[in-house]
Amino acid sequence: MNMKQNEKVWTTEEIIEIYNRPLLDLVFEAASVHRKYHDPNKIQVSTLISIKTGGCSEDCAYCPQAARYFTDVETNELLSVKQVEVAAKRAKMLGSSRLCMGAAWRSVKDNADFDHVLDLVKTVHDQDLEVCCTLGMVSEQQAQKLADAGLYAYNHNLDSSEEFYKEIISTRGYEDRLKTLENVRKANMTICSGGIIGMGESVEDRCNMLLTLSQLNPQPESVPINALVAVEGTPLEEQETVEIWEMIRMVATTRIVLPHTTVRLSAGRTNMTKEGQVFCFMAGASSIFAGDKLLTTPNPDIFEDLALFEKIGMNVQQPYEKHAKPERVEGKTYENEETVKWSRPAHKIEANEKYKALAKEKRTELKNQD
Ligand code: SAM
Ligand code: DTB
Ligand code: SF4
Repeated sequence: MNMKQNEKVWTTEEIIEIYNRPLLDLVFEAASVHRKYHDPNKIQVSTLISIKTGGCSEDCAYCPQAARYFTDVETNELLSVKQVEVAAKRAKMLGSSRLCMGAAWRSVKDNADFDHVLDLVKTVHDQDLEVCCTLGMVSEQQAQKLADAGLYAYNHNLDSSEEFYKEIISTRGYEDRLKTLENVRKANMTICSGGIIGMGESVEDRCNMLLTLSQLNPQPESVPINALVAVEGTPLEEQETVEIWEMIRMVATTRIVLPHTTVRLSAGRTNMTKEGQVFCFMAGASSIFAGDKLLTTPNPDIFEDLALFEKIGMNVQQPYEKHAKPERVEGKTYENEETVKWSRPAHKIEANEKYKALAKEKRTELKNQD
């Protein structure tokens, strides 16, 4: 792992001060930091695919894949090896250095589905692409198995500050997220961890999330910054679209606080103009999620993304430019691991309960119509 040890110990106050600077001062500083540690004309592209969609047991207030809300997401079974191989080949041909596979799971279970995911990881690894997974919480041994299959990165977002987390999710605690990141690190994989803005959190919450990320040692190799995609039927459906200025501030502040990390401009790009996105690149974002869809919501067309990069003279990053290709470990035997008990916090979130009840009503209505 080449990531530098943390160089500066930040405080929330310092991060808030940075976030609130006059915008052009903030962007100038962020761009200067970016140029010191990164090639400003290079962009990393991760193609995102949903390998298991919908039907999730969690109550994340932002998520259309939570089974308890009434959204128009259809629940699908795991994608096959062939489907993923085709997706990987296409992604590579279209300039992606990484394929990120997402599953709507609370946590990984030691079952046939997990064995299948390990095969998917091997398949993508064989295509010489960086492989990333986001599968929910993982134990130390599960992380090791993923690493042995050739996984390059694990995406597991903190989403917001510890304080605000309790207002959006009641089915797991912040400490579970941190524990998973620790397990991933122990298995020597790179970490992709960031969050969402626009859920009703304060600037202090955003900055506290960055503080926590900056305190991970080593810091995450990539930090996705998502703008909430407010999906009908979720408790956050009424949230207003994040203004581009807020996105630029969040990207720039992330750039300054985590100077070595790759900042990924993630969900919400369909609500941004091209100029807005380029402003984010100027402020230190140097990566995007590509794909016809994110997991379930729309994303800009890949050919439009590529045309934009060409127009502004940005080149795509090749796989393994930043870290070596992980070696696959074959034929290893693993000891029986005790089942990990992830937390089940006792608190309830009024809005989430209300939307769960609304979904029940809608389902009953539909059943009665049949
Ligand atoms: N189930 C796994 C988990 O929660 O870790 C992996 C998939 S989950 C959909 C991955 C991330 O997508 C979440 O942590 C969240 O940051 C982001 N996300 C989900 N729904 C979103 C939305 N509506 N808008 C923006 N980001 C979203
Ligand atoms: C991340 O931070 N953003 C991506 C990826 N990691 C897995 C997911 C965004 C999901 C947006 C909502 C959806 O499409 O369902
Ligand atoms: Fe499930 Fe992940 Fe969506 Fe939460 S964010 S409901 S854990 S898929």
